[in-house]
Amino acid sequence: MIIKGLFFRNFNNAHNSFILVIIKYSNLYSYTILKSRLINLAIAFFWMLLGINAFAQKSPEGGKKPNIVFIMSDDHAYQAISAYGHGLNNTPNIDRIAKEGAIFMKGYVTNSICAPSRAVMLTGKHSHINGKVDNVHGFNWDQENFAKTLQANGYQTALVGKIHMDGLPQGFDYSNVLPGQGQYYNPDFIENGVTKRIEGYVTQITTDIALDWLKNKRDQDKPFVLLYHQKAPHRTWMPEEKYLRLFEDSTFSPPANFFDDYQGRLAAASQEMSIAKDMDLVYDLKMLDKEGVLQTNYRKSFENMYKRMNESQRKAWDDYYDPIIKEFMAANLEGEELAKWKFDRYLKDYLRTIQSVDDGVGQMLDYLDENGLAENTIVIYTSDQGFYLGEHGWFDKRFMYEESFRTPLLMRFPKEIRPGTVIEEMVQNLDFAPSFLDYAGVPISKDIQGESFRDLVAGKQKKWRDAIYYTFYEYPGEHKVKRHYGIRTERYKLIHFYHDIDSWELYDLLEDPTEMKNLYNDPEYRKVQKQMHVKLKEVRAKYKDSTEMDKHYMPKTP
Ligand code: SGN
Ligand code: CA
Repeated sequence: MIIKGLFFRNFNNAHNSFILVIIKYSNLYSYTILKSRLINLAIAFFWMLLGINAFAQKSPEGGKKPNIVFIMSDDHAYQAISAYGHGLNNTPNIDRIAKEGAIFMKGYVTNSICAPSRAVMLTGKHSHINGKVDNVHGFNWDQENFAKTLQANGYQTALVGKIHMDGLPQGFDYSNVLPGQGQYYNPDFIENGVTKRIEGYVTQITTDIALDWLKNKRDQDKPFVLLYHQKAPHRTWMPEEKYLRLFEDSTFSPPANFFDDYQGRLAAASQEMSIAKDMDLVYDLKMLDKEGVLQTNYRKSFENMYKRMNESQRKAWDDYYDPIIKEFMAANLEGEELAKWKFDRYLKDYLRTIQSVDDGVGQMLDYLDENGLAENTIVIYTSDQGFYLGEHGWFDKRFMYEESFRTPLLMRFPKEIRPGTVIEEMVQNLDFAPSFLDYAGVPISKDIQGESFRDLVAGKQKKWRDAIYYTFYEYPGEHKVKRHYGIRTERYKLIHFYHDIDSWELYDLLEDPTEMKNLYNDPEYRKVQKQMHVKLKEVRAKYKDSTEMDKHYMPKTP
């Protein structure tokens, strides 16, 4: 700001002197006056040169304001990023962000479902305030979002990939997005409002569009914000041809609580997101037998996806899946054996789609590094929520239990973040909007509910929030997860399931990190329970949420 102010003041002074000289000279002043004017002119010229120089210094990195590349994938579990140490897969490029910057060990969302999560990120406000409570109701694009604010403050803005909200995105100079959930193979994209079908695999296409905007479409003199948002690894986990055989030699074993009996947890017992019971053999696990023996509920939907493929894509697909289908049909698996087989197939495909996401991150980082943009560009990697990889026997998300409430969050900004930084504080997707505005030096409007994590990541802030708030509304709805809200502190979690249920849950995350034992009304935890209720009341008041939760949500049929 100071440098910019000085530059403009000097430039204005120089400019004024120059005009003065011209005017006075035309009035034929005496020689001495002329001489002094010429000296003035020389000084003015000197300042002008300095100004031009200052301007030139701004250009390679688009100005002093930092650029932002906000990478988000869809349904990416932190368990499936090697930097988090779960040992399932290898994501060298995403890991690089953490190695060269920071990894957040407690990154959370406020509402674990796609479009609401995106609305929270854009606005910095909880769902009941921004109005996007579920995937079904519309999003009001007329309200303020961080891209709009940055655009109004001199940024070039672009949105590429999945956004999952109807209407032309507002706040973007360029948008090229998938309609709704989008397709894995030969997807449609809506470029600035115009729909086109693009041949190829969605993850690679999204990366190509994002890089093309950076290289060829933006104004190189302005700072930029790029929202580069992948569809993968969203259901139905369709891998890119080149990764069809990745993990072929391994078998994934389910987590310890895969065969959970949901004792003491009523809402968990009534969901429909069980790998054993609800995962579709054809739609989710690709057992599209050509004889049509497996007539599952979603066979038709998968046939439509399969039909989208071109000949060579279909050939690669059949070459890989046909022998597996044959083997599966012959094996006649049942019970626990079948559940474990489903888990292994699910994980293989899910992780394969992530490999393509990781490749894209590598391409993006390389582009920034090779073009002198790395130093002044904030790179964030996150997901719209977490995901169950067999914990409690599930796929999908929605619950406030850790695996879907928590989400990956990694960030690189060499100018301010020391390589290898580990952040243990509880940060939420609510905090993105204010953080981006803070980095850009733009005032944060008072009605934004998140907090900037800029100082926290730079190691300058010692005090941070001690509780985070969560809401989930989409019920009745797919997967049948009941409406609920709750808080998480460093050690405990309190959840209230409501609507056609009235059930409280309390967890001690230190003693029971996988949330198997509901301690609500346990005499040993009476004091903790009381404290958590007080905290919940306090947090809900802070975020202006009411006690009548139902008023925020009227279900709507998709
Ligand atoms: C789709 C999926 C669901 C998923 C929702 C929400 N079904 O409806 O399994 O929970 O999206 O996901 S599918 O048959 O269409 O694949 S979200 O990430 O978009 O919120
Ligand atoms: Ca999602």
